Amino acid sequence: MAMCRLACVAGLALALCAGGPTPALAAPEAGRGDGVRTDISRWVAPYFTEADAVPSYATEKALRATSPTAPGQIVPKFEKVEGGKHRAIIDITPGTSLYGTGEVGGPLLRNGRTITTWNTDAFGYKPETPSLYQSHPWVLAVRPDGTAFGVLADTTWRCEINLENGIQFTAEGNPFPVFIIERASPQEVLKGLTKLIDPMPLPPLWALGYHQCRYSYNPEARVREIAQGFRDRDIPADVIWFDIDYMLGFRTFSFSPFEFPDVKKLNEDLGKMGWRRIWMINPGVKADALGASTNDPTTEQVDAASPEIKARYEAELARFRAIRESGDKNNVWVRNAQGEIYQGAVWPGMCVFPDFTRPDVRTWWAGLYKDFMGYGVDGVWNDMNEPAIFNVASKTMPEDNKHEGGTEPFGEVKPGDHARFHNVYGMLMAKGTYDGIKATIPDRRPFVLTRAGYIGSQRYAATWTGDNSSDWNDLEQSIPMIINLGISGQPFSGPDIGGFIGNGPRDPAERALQFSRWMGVGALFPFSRGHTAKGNIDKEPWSFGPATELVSKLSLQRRYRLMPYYYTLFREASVTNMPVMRPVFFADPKDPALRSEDDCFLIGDAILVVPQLQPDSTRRPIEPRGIWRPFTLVNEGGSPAMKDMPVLKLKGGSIVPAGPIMEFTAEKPLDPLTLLVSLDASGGARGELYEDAGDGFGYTKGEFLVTRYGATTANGVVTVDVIGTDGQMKRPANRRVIVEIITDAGILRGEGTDGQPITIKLP
Ligand code: NBV
Repeated sequence: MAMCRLACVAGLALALCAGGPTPALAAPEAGRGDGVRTDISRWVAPYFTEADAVPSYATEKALRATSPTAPGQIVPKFEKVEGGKHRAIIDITPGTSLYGTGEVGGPLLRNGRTITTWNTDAFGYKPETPSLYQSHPWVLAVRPDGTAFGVLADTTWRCEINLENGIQFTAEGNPFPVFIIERASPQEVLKGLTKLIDPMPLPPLWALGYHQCRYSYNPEARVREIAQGFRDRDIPADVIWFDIDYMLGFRTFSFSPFEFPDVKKLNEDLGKMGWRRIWMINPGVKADALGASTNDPTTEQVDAASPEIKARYEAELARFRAIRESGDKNNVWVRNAQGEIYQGAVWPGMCVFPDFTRPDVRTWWAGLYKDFMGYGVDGVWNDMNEPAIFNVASKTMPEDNKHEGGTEPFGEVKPGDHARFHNVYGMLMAKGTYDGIKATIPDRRPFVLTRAGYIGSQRYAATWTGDNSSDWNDLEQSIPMIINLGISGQPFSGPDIGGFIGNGPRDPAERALQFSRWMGVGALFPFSRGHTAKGNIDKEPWSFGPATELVSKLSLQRRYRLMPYYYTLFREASVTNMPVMRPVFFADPKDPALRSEDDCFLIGDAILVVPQLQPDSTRRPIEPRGIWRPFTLVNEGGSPAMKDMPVLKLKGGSIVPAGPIMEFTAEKPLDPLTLLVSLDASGGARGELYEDAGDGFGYTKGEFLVTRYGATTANGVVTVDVIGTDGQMKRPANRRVIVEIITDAGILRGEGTDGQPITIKLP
């Protein structure tokens, strides 16, 4: 990527300005290790004592040693450094490529970079911004021969990850253990990480559809107009989002009856059109519940309102006051160093904040969703949960604020300062939200989107990359950002498509081009959502003229055609936590040429995506060796839109399941099923399809169907057949199957019934 070199130079400059790493107080010493499994070990400093041990929020497990470490394993060194900090040092051999470090800007390859884990409201971040919204003290190292290891620093404190010369984690607070996972490939290392941090849960199918958002769609008439706009234009989309302006004076959990007079009815009507609804909830609770707030209705508005609206207004205020008071009664709020309830300014003015480190407070918070979900809400968006605080230089609450902790299934969390809990505050809020939705609607899979997170937060929520800018560079860096999040344990993420800040380039033609290209690639991200800030121009797919509308429509139709493949990949992620969007070096970890490629990427193992990310780039991305055949999904090949859409290539030896074009995921059954086949050199191919009810938990009791399809070639005839199944769900009766074999000379088609062999004669 073009900005890589510049960013690396800037990274170096930052490190130099800061005076380099914090000096050590004594020479580093080899750590003491225990095997958690044979290939996963846990290491502590020689001076580490049991009194230093704290329960692990990354793993949420009380891990016991099961074996001694094996000879030849990597041994980290530890040292104490100035300022009461602790450092773990892991040497690397020359030619080792480093990845991970969570949600970070800049290039995919992390060698030479330094970041600090400290969840920050990083509005308008740049490639070199040291701390974004999430913290993942984790590095994946791939050696020149393709073998790999991973290092997880098990600390929630502010932690510098310095990759300028090997791997160094320097953290405040308690001495911290590091886990080291050593395996034969980067993919195997990630599976090892999953043993520690667990996989993401299977999301509902609708959450894999396209999401349309803006800050904010209001009043209700505008929401209806947008929802209808998609359906009128046959542009696929599943979810519409409600940003903070739906609230009554930004009071969390309240609805403004002036903008949204009947939330239940609106949600119901949208549901009838196939839309799911996600509403925002912030952690800050207005301290002076009924006091004046920005965005409150004016006195004139209230006076002029109908008796029904007035009654709803009073009822909403009363509902909110009850929440505020119940928080007081349950003593849920974070306190400051003096023991008083802490207040910080956010949207509604001064706010109080639940102490999500307390399990009982999370239960209280979860309980608030009972009422809220009853309005017909399908999913919840937790924003501002770093927590972001206005008008203070630190942008967050004081580090000496107090959290109480409590008894968690993975250990006794002792009370402590905000500095220790800051990086997990957002994850614990999302956990309370997830639990609340699950308890309220136990037969549906919760969907939560969180802005702040910590390694392990995929257990509770998907994420997006916060307030990016409508610049070409942000479009470009969104690819390595999503890949590195996937490598760091979060498979379900995406950027604001089109950019949150600003309108994009000045020139209308270039602006439309940028939006087209962003939709082209954004439609393929694991989490695919268009969003933009208040005051910006409209950024719906049709807002930039017919050419961009066509690109958007075809791009989203591609996503919906690929939905069976995406769902199969998300099922895999729910078992192994393997990223859905993967770096191209996964295709061949031994090929050094692929190690820094971050313009193109893989969806699963079978599809290579080659996008165009700059208006006039002549750079040719480096593609993996082997057979990769270009293919199309929606007749885009002959369309002028294709020049702005990524090229898709199917790996030789693979079969990808696809479905019909749909306007939303529940619109049609998967019939016909298309099997896209790209044969390997010996005429074979394999692929898998996962199916279930699309929501609910029946799948955990066997109500699913995995079908493994195989293709073989003999005597000039290709046979595609089922070669294995799993699960107890019945195959849909008489489902039509279309086989498309992609060859260098064009497509060979065959048809049949699912479950029966289909044969195609080669020309
Ligand atoms: O709630 C408003 C925005 C939201 O649209 C955005 O996605 C978040 O990242 N929110 C931040 C608060 C303030 C933005 C300036």
